[in-house]
Amino acid sequence: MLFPQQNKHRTVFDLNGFWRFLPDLHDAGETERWFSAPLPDHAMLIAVPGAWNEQLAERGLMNYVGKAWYETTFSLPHSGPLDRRTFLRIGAANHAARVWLNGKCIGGHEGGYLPFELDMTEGVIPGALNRLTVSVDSALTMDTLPQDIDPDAPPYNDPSYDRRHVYPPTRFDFFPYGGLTRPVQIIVVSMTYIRALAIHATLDGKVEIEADWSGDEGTSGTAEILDARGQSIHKADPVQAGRGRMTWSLQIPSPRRWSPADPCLYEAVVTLIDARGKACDSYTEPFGFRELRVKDGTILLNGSPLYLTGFGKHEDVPILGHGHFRPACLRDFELMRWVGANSFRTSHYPYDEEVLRLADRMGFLVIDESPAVSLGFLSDRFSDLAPLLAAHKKSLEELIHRDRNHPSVIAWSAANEPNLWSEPHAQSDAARRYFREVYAHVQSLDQDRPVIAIVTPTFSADDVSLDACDVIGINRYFAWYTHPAELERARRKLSKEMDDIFARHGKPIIITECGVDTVEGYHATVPQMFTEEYQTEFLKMYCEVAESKPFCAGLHVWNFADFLTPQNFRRVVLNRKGVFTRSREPKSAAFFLRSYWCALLRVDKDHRPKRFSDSRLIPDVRPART
Ligand code: BDP
Repeated sequence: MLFPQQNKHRTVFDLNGFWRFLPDLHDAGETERWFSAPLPDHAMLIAVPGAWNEQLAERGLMNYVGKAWYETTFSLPHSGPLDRRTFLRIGAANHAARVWLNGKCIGGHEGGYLPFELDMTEGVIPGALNRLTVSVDSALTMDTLPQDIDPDAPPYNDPSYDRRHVYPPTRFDFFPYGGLTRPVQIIVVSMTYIRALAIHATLDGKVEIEADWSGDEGTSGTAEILDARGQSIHKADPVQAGRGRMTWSLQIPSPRRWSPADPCLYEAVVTLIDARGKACDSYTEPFGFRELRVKDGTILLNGSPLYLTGFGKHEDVPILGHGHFRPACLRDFELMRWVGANSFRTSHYPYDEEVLRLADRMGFLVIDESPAVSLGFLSDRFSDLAPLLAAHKKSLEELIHRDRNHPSVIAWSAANEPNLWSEPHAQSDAARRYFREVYAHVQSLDQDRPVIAIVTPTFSADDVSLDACDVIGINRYFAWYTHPAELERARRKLSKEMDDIFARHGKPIIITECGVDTVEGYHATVPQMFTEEYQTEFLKMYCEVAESKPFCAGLHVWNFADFLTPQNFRRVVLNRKGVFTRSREPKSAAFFLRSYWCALLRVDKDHRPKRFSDSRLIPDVRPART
């Protein structure tokens, strides 16, 4: 799906702002046809984009999981019949939505965190006020991503451990925000238009462009490449459009490579020409020349071994919830640069598209994750897993189609910690087959990036989800959830486990999570959990083990910043494993990581890419080691 773009042929109208809003506590809205007339006077106001929970906490919606209705009005600057295609584009509705235009249903979407477009050309009234009504449902089921908990299913590994042990009940450790969390826009294009673009660029300068289009017969198209300064460096001859698709194969002499040290972006401009020879649509897509390969236990970026420094993150900002807020997004990138991170993971769901666009431009490497967090299988019959598998494949397809052209995206994470709750069927043949199918699906959609499997220590090297992946991510909390405060014991355990996993699978390993809850302002001279010193010592130990393993391709600290979770006895309001607080103040560990990572990435002793080729970007960093 294309990111909204305004140009000579395309217009984007922003529908963000204050909408009218009504929670549907008894799920009566559809039967009572709330879409057929304006919402009643007692409807509240809500900011879009933004989750409803924190915005409307005092109205009783902090912990609300269920349906709610949104309404706004708009008019388009057209009169007379529309000769343009008009789409409504919703950046994300968590987790399902149905949409009515002037009282008529125009479609919907299942699954949060990913954008969808609905054609509203027929229903929009030109020159008049149009009423848009959206019902959003934040409830999940066992067949959605993420999954819900099933209160009737057998209990977790400990029979006394109620499945509803957190509030609101979730299977995952982040707050279940609901609502229209990303921008809502109207996109107007010509009747013949570009629907999607796939760009495949290799280090030898080859660029394959594939455009999906829709519209009149007799359409042709051109493709042009612009360099980083916007200069045209190659123009392809027009091609006659095949049915719904046209392709170009271009050659650029000695292209500049995209890398964290030099995030150099080129642009592909595709233009459609109608049967009368007039340009009717065009779209400009940034891309980069870079190559990823996995070989002999190493991930290679442009031929050099890659070592990741950075974080698992969350889209979690006070008041906004998962909502997208540009200044907060940029601030996170600035802090990541300051601390010496070269990468992050979009744990545990796809992030706003602008996050990836920023990563492309600022040179961050991204592990792009599907919303399959803490998957659980309640049957060992493969056929029973079919609805979940279908939702998983669809979500991966939407994710890959959305993000495939970003040079910053270096791997697809198909799931985080499946089998977290050690449900009885976690290690069945059906589960093994499930993951094989998921990875094969990703590999069929994108041959250029590795698939990473991210796992807990429960089944360690035996985990069925490790069979068919390309890279292994391990989330480890030795010296926290197990062996509390025993850092040396944890060091031995981590080291041995990594060796065992590598010996069995021979695939590169990334420590994708490690971290401890830390209350800013708590201090101690001896290892004391929850203090700032303990977080530093813990991370130092994990960093040392990671760096000592030649097959380890990096470490991501859990988490970049403290984040809101459902209520439970393990969390004091927030998950406090952040290296920054929720409002982004550094804890002591941030200063340790800054000197450690900056030194590591500058040293370049193993031909690892230098993240900061220009040391002026990080003033006054004193390397920990020389
Ligand atoms: C890991 C999960 C992550 C949690 C983290 C924790 O992947 O979502 O927030 O543990 O417990 O298992 O802090």
